[in-house]
This record gives sequence, structure tokens and C-alpha cells, in this order.
Amino acid sequence: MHSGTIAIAGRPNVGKSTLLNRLVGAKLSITSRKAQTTRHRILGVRTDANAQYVFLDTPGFQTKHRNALNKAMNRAVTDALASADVAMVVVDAVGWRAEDEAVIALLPQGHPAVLVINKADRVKNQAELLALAERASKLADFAAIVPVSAKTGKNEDLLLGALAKHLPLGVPMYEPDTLTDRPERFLAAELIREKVFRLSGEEIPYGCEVVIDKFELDGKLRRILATILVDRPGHKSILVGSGGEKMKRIGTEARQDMEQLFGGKVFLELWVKVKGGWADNASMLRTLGYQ
Ligand SMILES: Nc1nc2c(ncn2[C@@H]2O[C@H](COP(=O)(O)OP(=O)(O)OP(=O)(O)O)[C@@H](O)[C@H]2O)c(=O)[nH]1
Ligand SMILES: [Mg+2]
Repeated sequence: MHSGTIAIAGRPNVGKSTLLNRLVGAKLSITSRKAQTTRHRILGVRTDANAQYVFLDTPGFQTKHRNALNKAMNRAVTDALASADVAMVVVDAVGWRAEDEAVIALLPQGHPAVLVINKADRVKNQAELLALAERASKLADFAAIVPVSAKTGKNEDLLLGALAKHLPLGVPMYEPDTLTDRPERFLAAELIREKVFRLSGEEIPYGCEVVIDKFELDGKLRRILATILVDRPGHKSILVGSGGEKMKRIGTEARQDMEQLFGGKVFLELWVKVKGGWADNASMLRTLGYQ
């Protein structure tokens, strides 16, 4: 059986996490319109009759370092690329940028790389895809170039076929029904963070983090107590202000996603706390699970 790891790398916002979720058939990795949504390496497993794909979703690669968090995020990208059997570089069908070239420059020698042109649903003229493929193939020797749409599922099978060919033959690493190596506690925190990214303005998401204070199984019910850390007092007032409507929505939507992913009822209680400077504090970042 073909079985191995595939690092998913690309600049922010090209649809890496949407693609991971599509490929594993579950909402494992959080997604939003905002750049830098993914902050950790997210492992997702898909097991078919002839192949086991162990995907490693990674944060969008940053060409500008702002703080220790950004550095940790970029490290997650280079570590995943170094450890994976195959690299999958994702670019956006609309708009080539210098950052795409920076990602291609990270590809380690000697590992096969596949270029994925995502968001193909946004391109009417196929010549545009060809021009992009040509441009990219001047920069690296890609084993395959596949246009896909993570949104519609277009060319999913073609992509899987192109990847399987380059996975080593051997015994699968995970049981066939394994989805991820991340515990529910981690996934719960991520789903809450996704709602903050999706439901609050431009500034709050980048300064926010989520900590699970309690995660208890009470029969089939999961009781979760979580705190959203924000960078500034002003951010806290925006989140909890105006009758707590925003917090209610964040809580409801996060809870619904958790119930879907975990397959059981969830009771979720959310708090907001101000914790300035966490994103540039090495020991705090370690506590939060960054390496
Ligand atoms: N039209 C279209 N939109 C897509 C497609 N794939 C992803 N998107 C959208 O693109 C945006 C970014 O998607 P993500 O999956 O969060 O992107 P990402 O590359 O993981 O982003 P970071 O984690 O921030 O690096 C979201 O609004 C997605 O809905 C696609 O195939 N077609
Ligand atoms: Mg992502």
C-alpha cells in the first residue's frame, strides 16, 4: 500500500486548510477569509483502498516576521516540509505573488513536489491556469501540476492519484479510521478561534488565542470551559459589548461545529480575558502549544 506524509504549504489564504478538510472529509482545520488563520501543523489522515495519505496542513508562510508567533508559524512550515515524503505547494489560481516564489524556494531537495492551483472555480479562461503552471514550473521541477477547487471538489481524485504515486510503499502509519493526532481539546480551542476570526473585525483575530480551562466528559455530554485571550482591553469591550451578542454567536457557532465533529452534545462556556503581548512571549507561546 502507498502510505506517507504530504506537507501542504503555501502563502496565507490560498485555501490550504479548506483543501485539507475536503481531502479528509471532515472539518479538522479552521478556515477564514483572513490571512494567517492556521497557526499550527494540523495532521489529517485519509485512508483509501490503495493508499493512506497523511496530510500536514501548515500556517501560511510569512515573508515578513512580526513577532515570535510568526516565527513559530514559519518554523512549522519548514519542519513539515523537511519531514514529509511529498510536498504539496498550494497557490491561488487568481493572482501570483512574490510570496508564492518564497514558498517554492523552501522546497527541500530530493523530495517530490506537486503544485496545486486552487480556487480554479474562480477562473473562466483556462489559459490563465496554463500561464500560471508555466510560470511555476520555471522555479521548480514539479512531479505534477493539478488545478483544483477545494470549494467544489473539482479534480480531487486527480490530485489524490498524483500524490499516491509518490508515496512510499509500506505498512500504513495509522489505523484506517484515524482522522488526526490532535485531541478534542485542541480541536475545540481551534473552532472557537475560527469563530473569532470569522465574526470579529480586522484587528482582534491576530491578537487572540483560546485556552481550554476545562474539558469534561459527562456521559455523552462534553462540558467545555474556555477563555479567549485578547491583546487589549479595547478588544475585550468589542467582544463582550452590546449585550454580549457577539460572544453568544461565537459560542453558538463553535458549539455547533464541535457537536458535528465530535458526534455528541456539547455544553460550552466562554470567557474573555486581556493578556497583552502573549504573541511575543516565548514562555507563554510554549504554554500555548507552539514550539
Ligand atoms: N472560490 C474559492 N474559495 C476558496 C477555495 N478554497 C478556499 N477558499 C476560500 O479562501 C479563503 C481562505 O481559505 P483557507 O482554507 O482558510 O486558506 P489557508 O491557505 O489555509 O489560509 P491560512 O491558514 O491563513 O494560511 C476562505 O475564505 C475559503 O473559503 C476554492 O477552491 N475556491
Ligand atoms: Mg489555513
